Amino acid sequence: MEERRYYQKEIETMPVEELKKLQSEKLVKQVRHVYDNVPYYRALMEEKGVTPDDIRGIEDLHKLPFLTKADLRDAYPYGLLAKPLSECVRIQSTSGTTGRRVVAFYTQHDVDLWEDCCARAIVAAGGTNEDVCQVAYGYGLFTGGPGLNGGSHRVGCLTLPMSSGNTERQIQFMTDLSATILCCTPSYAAYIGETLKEKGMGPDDIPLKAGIFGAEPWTEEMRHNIEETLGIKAYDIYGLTETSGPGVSFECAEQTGMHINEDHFLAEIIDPDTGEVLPEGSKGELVFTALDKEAFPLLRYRTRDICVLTRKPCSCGRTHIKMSKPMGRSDDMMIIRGVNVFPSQIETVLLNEGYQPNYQIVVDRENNTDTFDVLVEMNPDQVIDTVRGVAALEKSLANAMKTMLGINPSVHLVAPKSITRSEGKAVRVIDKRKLV
Ligand code: DLL
Repeated sequence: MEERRYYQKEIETMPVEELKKLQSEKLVKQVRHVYDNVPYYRALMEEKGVTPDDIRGIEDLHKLPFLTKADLRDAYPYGLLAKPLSECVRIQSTSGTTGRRVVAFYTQHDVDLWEDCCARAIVAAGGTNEDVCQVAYGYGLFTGGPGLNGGSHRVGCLTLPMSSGNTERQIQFMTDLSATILCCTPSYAAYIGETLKEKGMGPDDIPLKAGIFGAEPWTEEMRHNIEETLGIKAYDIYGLTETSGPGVSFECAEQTGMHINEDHFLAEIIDPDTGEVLPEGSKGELVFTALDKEAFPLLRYRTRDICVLTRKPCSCGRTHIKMSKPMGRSDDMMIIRGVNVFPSQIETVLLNEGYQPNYQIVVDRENNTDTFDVLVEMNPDQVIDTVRGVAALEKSLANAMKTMLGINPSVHLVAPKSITRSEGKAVRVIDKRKLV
């Protein structure tokens, strides 16, 4: 078998000083391109009193104005386009559950660089042209399917463009065609694992060796759970529609954070309240500048994802900076009775206590006080035959959550399989307070 540890070795292992020089050169060009072609951003620069001449390298990045999701909404659909539509070959879009959809445009060059990023992720997960790569992210407007599909082609894997859903068929193709790499959301991977178990099948009955999972937050506990049920090594992959899609960063075998494809995306961490740039190692909001995208080149885009960057040397030999798993989005964080709560904290407790990550958080407000309910599925093999037995388990789970969160939820154990399974991104929170 051909041994390929990197997809683009020279770039992926480039000495940091050289990488920074490359970023500086690209940034100078990109700022000029955006200033000349995107009146919306030019106006923001003028408001801040910055011209392209002020940007001579990455050390000047902080002078540029931020872009936010609100800007994307204001400029919808063409206001941030930097190339004529005649040069664009594709759009992708977000699911648009909150506010207006984000529509991102791509030239052929943009598609190529995006697919290269995904190819790097697949190779880092051990993928070669000997592999069969089952892409079970949604296809269509969502970037997951098309991104990993393109990456898989580039690596030369036999690509199974399954899209999400139809779990029985997923398992049949996986076994009949000997899929070795599975790409989907972690919640869908967990669901596939659960379905396998129900069919009386285990990790030894499927040929998978690796999974490339992302598009939603997932905990280390969930990783272990999936690795065990599917008998694979589970790699994280991150990205967002605004910056192209999956592959902005990806995990290598060390599994201690995701290498950001820094030749294409320049990352900063800022204080989400003040906008101040924070030093490496600080926890804050991740901001990206696309260095060589042509059609939709966002500069200093605030992702709302909270994480930490580190440039500690990595055993895989890649020099690109690593980001931690996002610890939640600043807009995913719930404030319940004045306390910050992230769904990932609940997930950690559940997995530690031996439950599956099938849960839903329902927040409401009664008599000016927040109510906080967590529905948790019982395990299929859990036999509880008294009402008191159920109450005792609920209480013990609620106590474990209280220890983690500082506030007391009402836990409700519900029947196995009663919480709707997700084939894409899981819906973990129902916040009824917002509906009022
Ligand atoms: O979710 C792109 C993607 C597809 C990434 C497939 C990975 C795999 P959006 O729908 O625009 O794009 O959502 C982007 O999802 O800002 C994060 O909050 C979240 N997210 C993406 N990847 C991860 C991850 C795709 N690995 C938003 N861990 C981002 C945690 C993630 N959150």
